[in-house]
Amino acid sequence: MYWACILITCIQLTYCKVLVPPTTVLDWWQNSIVYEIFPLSFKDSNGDGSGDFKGITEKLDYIVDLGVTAIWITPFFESPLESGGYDITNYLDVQHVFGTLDDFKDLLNTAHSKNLKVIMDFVPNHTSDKHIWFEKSAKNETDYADYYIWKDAKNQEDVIKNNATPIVPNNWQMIFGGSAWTWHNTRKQFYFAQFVKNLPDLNFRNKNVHKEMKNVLNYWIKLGIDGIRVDALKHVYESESLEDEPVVDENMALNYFNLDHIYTIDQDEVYDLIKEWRLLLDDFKQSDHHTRIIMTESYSNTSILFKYYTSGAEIPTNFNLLEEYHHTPNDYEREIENWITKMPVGATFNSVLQNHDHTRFPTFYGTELIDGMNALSLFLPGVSIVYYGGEIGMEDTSDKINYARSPMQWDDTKNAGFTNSTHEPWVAIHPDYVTRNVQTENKNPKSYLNFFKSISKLRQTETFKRGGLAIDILNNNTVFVLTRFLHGHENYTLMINMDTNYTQRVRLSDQVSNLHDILTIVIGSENSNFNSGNSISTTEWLNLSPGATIVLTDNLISTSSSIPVDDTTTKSTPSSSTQLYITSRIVLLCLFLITIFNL
Ligand SMILES: [Ca+2]
Ligand SMILES: [Ca+2]
Repeated sequence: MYWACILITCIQLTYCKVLVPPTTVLDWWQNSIVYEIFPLSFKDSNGDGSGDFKGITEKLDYIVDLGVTAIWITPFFESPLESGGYDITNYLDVQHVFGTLDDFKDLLNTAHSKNLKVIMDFVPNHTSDKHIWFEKSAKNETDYADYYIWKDAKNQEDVIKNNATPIVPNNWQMIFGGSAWTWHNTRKQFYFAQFVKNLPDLNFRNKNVHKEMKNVLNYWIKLGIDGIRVDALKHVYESESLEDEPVVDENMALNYFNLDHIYTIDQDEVYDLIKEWRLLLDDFKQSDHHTRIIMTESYSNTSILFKYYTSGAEIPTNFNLLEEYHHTPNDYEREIENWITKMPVGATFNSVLQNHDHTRFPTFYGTELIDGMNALSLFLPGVSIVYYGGEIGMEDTSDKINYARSPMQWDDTKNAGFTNSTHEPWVAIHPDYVTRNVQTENKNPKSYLNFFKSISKLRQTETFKRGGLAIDILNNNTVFVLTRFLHGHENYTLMINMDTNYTQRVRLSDQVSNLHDILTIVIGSENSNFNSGNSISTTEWLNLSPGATIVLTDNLISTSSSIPVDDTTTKSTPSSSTQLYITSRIVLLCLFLITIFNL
């Protein structure tokens, strides 16, 4: 039935029939821009070279001005910071480099006063090996003995009696290299760690571990956070069988990437875990009607992520649009379509184009496409997860580990305005900060920052909140065209020349049907030579320079009534503002709304 509905809807749209706009109000997160902050690198308020809570609080107005709905702050809990803060020693307190718990409360309250939501990173899979739970577990203390995953050596008797070298229980490997089993001399057993040995995995087959995690959630929800981003969710459970995982290529060395992880990731128990947390968050909602969201981090295939939706996660993060997997409009279209047309009834689309674990997209694509990729990120329906500094076009540094986590570039002064420290910031600042920084870009109407803000503003329109998406690809898989449409409202079309070497010539009337003859330019990227407010004729040839990006609308009355139009090159079109841009080869006519309203 679901597929039939989708098919009928697509056919209707292809013949210019439109969806009736739903009247239901969207929940706060459903059209949100979520802004990821790596707190060590955002703003240092006290001159110690590390970003902190007060620094973030100082910059909340900047964040609000970007059109952001919610900030997601990566882990800020008590931690030796050996693994980016994902190595937690106390879930109920903060790492003091970021400030005090009161500083965090002040950040939370100030954000809420500006109608900005706050999402907390939640790291259930592992703790630091310096966590008191692990220390007690290593001593085999009764209450904590099974908090982690401990196993005997294969030759345990020989080890104990004869001091033999312990043999690991199976072939499971750590993601960052080596056996997943580390011998602990105090306990005389191996413990299991999926990532690195200083991050031992918690044992979710122990009911007390579930209780501890619920306690953590209760604590932070009561403090006022609006949602959680669950780290490494696919790694939480392992099979109890302890069987070896199949080797992919016997001729290659044994390592994490040469194993088929049928026993260490994506175990079915994870769905019940999501449901457990959903119930907990919904208990709070019962009293105040405020939704606390669950975002998840799992680089899993979509069939698994779609079960996250049905288990109660609002945002199973969609990593399929990250730069390293895709290069062309066809790739993007395939992945967008694959998600939108197959996600469960009632689900909301989401997308992320860069984050703290991946190459920033200007480094991958080149600077020509900074505006284009930001526009793509903001044009897609549902939840857009963006990464700090993306709005000003920040690039990777040469740091081997923290290449995508360099300090935010606020101005052109020493240390980019990130810190007033006399010594160096905790990690190197990108040398391009002299020109690529918030202060400089704010003054330039055609900067990356102002381009970002112009498009994020469109997300306040009904078309962006509740409208559909159509995709077209022109000029031999180089020009990517996305249109947001909604019956009774203006339409918006984004054109990106993803060819960073050659200018592409496009005449829209030849390639896209049912367009107004005259469209207004909402904004053009600096490399496009198109200026806001000007009109273009769809019968003209447009030259899109390499990487050029423009946004067009048929909202002629409000944005271009003062622009004179040459009657010899245009003719009126009888279409109304409800007209759709229906292209010759639309495959995707999406709508997260189609599913929300169970059409
Ligand atoms: Ca600081
Ligand atoms: Ca685990």
